[in-house]
Amino acid sequence: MSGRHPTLTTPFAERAKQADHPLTEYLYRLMVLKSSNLCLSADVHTARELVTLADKAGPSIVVLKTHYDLISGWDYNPVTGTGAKLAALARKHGFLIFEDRKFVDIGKTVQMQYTAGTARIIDWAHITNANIDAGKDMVRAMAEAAAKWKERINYEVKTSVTVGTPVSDHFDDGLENGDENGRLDPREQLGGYGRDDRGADARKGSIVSITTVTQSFEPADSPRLPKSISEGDESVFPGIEEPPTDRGLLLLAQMSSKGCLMTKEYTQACVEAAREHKKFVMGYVAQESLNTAPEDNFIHITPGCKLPPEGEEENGHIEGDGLGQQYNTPAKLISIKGTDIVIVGRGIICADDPPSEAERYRKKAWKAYLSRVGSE
Ligand code: BMP
Repeated sequence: MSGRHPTLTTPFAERAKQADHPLTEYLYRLMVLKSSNLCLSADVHTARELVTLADKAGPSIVVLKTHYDLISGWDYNPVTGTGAKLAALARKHGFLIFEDRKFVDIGKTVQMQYTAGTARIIDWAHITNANIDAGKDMVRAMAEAAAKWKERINYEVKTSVTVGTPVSDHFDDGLENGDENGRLDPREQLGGYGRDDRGADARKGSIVSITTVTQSFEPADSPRLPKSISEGDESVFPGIEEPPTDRGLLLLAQMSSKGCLMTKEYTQACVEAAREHKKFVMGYVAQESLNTAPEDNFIHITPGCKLPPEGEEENGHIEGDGLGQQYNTPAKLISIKGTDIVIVGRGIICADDPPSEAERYRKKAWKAYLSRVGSE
């Protein structure tokens, strides 16, 4: 870690006021409100386990990190599916969702992966991350996609459905509303279940009625994102407003794994990309603070974190997982390396009682932060 950058001793409440990104500003305030700088990496097997864990550990965390592609039974429905369920829990418990997708590709491809496709990550994940091996333009491409998404989400989708009789005995493979390549306008995908749900058989000539979905857009006073989907999840976490609709990116600048091939030059390129895109890049996934210029105020979030079992010496060496993962304690990562939020997966998930283990990690991580800023 280079020098004693002012961000290392500035309380989160102050850093909120200086933040360049609205979501970072919000996140710092959330951290202060919940006395938490803990991110839970919810790497469980099924969607059901994921939702249950998010609900149980929600009170202790400020970020829930997902890998949607390792969850079996992930429901892609944008209104009632797994993403929407997590979004409802995020509102209820006050945490942000970070999909650890590690995007890396040419700009056009990442735009599509981020905003469309099966998972529609941008709809439910406040934050995602990118490996910028493909070059800095990829960050610009994602920033542009996020800006367009935000513009669109601030309009309420008005859908009216009419049922009538088809004029033809076949569908044109459902592409009548698509662009010249047959792609749907993303706006149409938002409300277009009538089309997707018909299935192949429904397109055959035996159809006797047709459902027409028409949509118009008008400005909404407040953003209308998919709201909660089950009873009991309607509540909104007290003490803070809902997060802004801005989406944020973390740059994967360093990794926790043994023998990681990310060079100093690569990490420096991340720092430059972050400075160039302050309105979209919130900060880094890194192993140490990368704030060096006086005006840097990026947030740092760090995986590879574990505590020894309760009652054992905290400053000792923590074994890796035998598959390349290396661990440090919250105290080392926050107080010495200067990160802001620690990411904990198996340390919590594999405990006998994950919610109370999450609380143990929250307390330790927050104590390390207080000691770093001299408020202990
Ligand atoms: P665990 O605490 O169980 O080792 O999980 C760490 C999580 O953080 C995993 O989801 C992993 O993909 C992620 N991660 C990591 O471990 N190291 C990195 O450098 C970057 C990551 O995203």
